[in-house]
Amino acid sequence: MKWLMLTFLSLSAFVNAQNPPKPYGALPSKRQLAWHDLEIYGLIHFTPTTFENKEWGFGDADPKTFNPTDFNADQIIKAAKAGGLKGIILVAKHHDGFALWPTKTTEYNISKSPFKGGEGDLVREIEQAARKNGLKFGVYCSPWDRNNAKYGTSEYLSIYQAQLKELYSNYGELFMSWHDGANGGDGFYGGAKEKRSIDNTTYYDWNNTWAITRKMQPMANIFSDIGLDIRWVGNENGNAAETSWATFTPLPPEGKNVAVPGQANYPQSPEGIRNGKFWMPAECDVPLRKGWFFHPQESPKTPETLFDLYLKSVGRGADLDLGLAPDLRGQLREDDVAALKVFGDMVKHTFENNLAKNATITSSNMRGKNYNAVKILDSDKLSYWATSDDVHQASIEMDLKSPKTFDIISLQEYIPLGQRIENYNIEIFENDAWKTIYEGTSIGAKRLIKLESPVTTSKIKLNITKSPVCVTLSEFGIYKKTE
Ligand code: FUL
Repeated sequence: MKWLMLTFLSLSAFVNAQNPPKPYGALPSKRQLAWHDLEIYGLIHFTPTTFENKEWGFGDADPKTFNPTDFNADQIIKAAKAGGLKGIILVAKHHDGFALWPTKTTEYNISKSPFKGGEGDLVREIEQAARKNGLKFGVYCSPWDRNNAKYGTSEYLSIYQAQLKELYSNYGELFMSWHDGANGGDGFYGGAKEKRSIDNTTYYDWNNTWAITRKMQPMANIFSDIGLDIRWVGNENGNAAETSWATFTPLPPEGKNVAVPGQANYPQSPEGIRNGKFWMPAECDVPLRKGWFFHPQESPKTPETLFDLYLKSVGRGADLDLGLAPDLRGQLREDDVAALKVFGDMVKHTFENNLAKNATITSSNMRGKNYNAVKILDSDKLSYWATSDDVHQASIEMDLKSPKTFDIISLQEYIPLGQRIENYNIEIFENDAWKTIYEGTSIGAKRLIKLESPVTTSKIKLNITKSPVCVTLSEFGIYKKTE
């Protein structure tokens, strides 16, 4: 009997050790989790608009203007890779309507240009260079088409859907299908040169259009200003709000009963909505230079600025989408290449050495041995510390064994179980007393805290002060930014 009792007790301890917390709120899908892993990717704009030195082509440029003198997909992708970018989205068709692949859907495409004697396919070249260099690939196909004579009529939708189908069929698995919100207005429209307005709540029949994406590219994250998988952060400056929730509920505009892309003006976009209905993390899109297209007089942002944007996007649980603009040769200019490389090295070297990795760690609570706090230092974001169900506030103390100097703190929640933590603070041990150096709100996929100046300490404490449910934390790090 005694033996039986013991077996039961150790069995229940074992079960408890194995039993993960219940998920909380909206949860990320498999494709969204894969997207979170990327952190930074790029968005290439390169069409006849580049050769017109404009930002928005009217749709009337002669296809012959698309004539790069020395296009080199590998040069572009290698520069992106050196910048730490893990994926590339190509604008396969921008608002000017020029298709960079030999499509059957419109005459206004690359086969009518001098590029490779009319035999070229720029989507294929970028896709292959990306895959060869280990980057994921995605596409942006603008719904607004300022060239197409049919734009604004009921016949255009099937043309747009056919373009998506071509892109979804011929270029392998896509990580992203990017859908811009700019819709209707003036354009060439087959020579009509007029203004055409559409009702963006119905014109693109998004429900059925996105059903094509889901069916043909189940791993493609759908981006739009109102989300679906990924929401626009509400600005093109590259930063999310200080408090940043991955959850969101797109709201219909006044007088409508459905939320659709093209509305863009959600005051909640930068911050997200706590306890929103859907997991819809923000993408922070920002061009490397001033414009999305190449303009010779503009220069790239400095590596320091890029690093700051990284902290304010990836470091706030979002992803950073950096616009890359090939020049008239069809390559990234040397100053772009240099800025990307220095930025990439800065991120790599700053985060390669977690100064807390050998710390001894104690926690005020632990769910069971599988959820021991040591999991936050194992560089494996799939393992995590968790508290018991009824413990919503908890602390972790780390003894760094010797004084360490750092100015960045990194935290990651175990997001497959949802975004849980709402408030926390960090203390360091200084002059024989604990001193609070930071108080924060959201964490989510990643939180990077940049201290105003470096601190030195041999003990650090994280206090989770508010969470609606038990806590999870998968990673913790302290770093010294490299110059
Ligand atoms: C915007 C577009 O109108 C710009 O031209 C650019 O493509 C940017 C990424 O999205 O909304």
